[in-house]
Amino acid sequence: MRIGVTCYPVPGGSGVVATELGIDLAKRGHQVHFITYSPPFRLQRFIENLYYHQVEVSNYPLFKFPPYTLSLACKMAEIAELWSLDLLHAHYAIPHATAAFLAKSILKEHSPKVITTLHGTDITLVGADQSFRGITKFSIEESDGVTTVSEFLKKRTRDEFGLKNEIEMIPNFVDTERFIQREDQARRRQFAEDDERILMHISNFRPVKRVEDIIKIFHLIDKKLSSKLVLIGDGPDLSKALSLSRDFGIEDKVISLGGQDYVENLLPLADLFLLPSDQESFGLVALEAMSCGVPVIATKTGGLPEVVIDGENGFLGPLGDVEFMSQKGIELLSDENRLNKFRENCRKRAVEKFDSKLIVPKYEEYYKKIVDSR
Ligand code: GMT
Repeated sequence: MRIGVTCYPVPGGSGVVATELGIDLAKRGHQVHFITYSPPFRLQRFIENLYYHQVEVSNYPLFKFPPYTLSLACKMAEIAELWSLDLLHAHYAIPHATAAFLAKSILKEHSPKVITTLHGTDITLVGADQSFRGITKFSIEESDGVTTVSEFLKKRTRDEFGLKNEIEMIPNFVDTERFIQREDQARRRQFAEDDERILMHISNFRPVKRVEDIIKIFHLIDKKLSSKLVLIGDGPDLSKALSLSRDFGIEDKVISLGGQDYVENLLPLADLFLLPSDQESFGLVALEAMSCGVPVIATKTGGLPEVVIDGENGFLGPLGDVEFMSQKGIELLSDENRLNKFRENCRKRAVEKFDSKLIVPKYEEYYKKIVDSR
């Protein structure tokens, strides 16, 4: 198939899923065209069958706000026509599904099919915002196919918009050959003493991640079991987290690495992964941690219970209950046998349920179904 892919190219779960899916599909022989304003951040290698087309936005002086969506729609239409694309896959509803609808309307009878994958905040935050509600619902309804990354998000989308479309749930996935358990004592020593534990968090540090809870949970665990906290990523609330660690006098225990390209080299160093988010439609990064054999302590929210099995490969706590989550962390880190069992369970669940080898063919099948539909 010839597939156009549009996503946010900056660090974030939806961009990761779109990019990893595109790479896998290209490796499986499909022709994949990324149409974005900059190269997706995990797309750094030359891969056969994979193309990148940059969206240029005109900055005509009359425009107070350059109309990115319109430039994107024109680029999608241009690439679809030039390469005879079978379908456009829009990751994240706004504005990608809207631009895909416009591209399709421009091309009329020669248009490709449009599939929209909903990732989470496009429904729970952006789509729920009154100013975007109408266009979100419209763009989803106009898509030929709609997928969500969890059962939670499927239900939430239906409840929020009362949609008539059929929605296919295709869970997020991980390359379990790249995200693997690895002992790397030398690298571990760059972050922690031999008798210290390493806790980790990776995100875009937006308010939804509750970064202050991460510091509070870490502080409580560190009081009992000397540890280091490795923070990876950057975003609006990172400074809040670092400032709270200074208030607690633990700034030398919190290591902020900023954005990192190859998190698969860092995740296996962790003993525990923290994700106490306010909401999470899936929690892709939790899955990546699990694939590396790292148990997750997270909130019982959104789609996280579909990924982390409470008491088996991690713990799910009530939103904001830092005491509970730190207590579970201490219990697990203090019991080597149980920790090892959890590590095994993490890896097993990632391999058996969410391996890219199992999930990418589901997208392929769905593509075929939509492309063949009249
Ligand atoms: O978590 C973020 O803030 C990024 C966001 C995105 O759109 O890039 O992530 C969403 O999509 C991911 C991939 O499907 C999911 O794993 C995340 O759970 C979801 N985030 C939220 O629902 C808050």
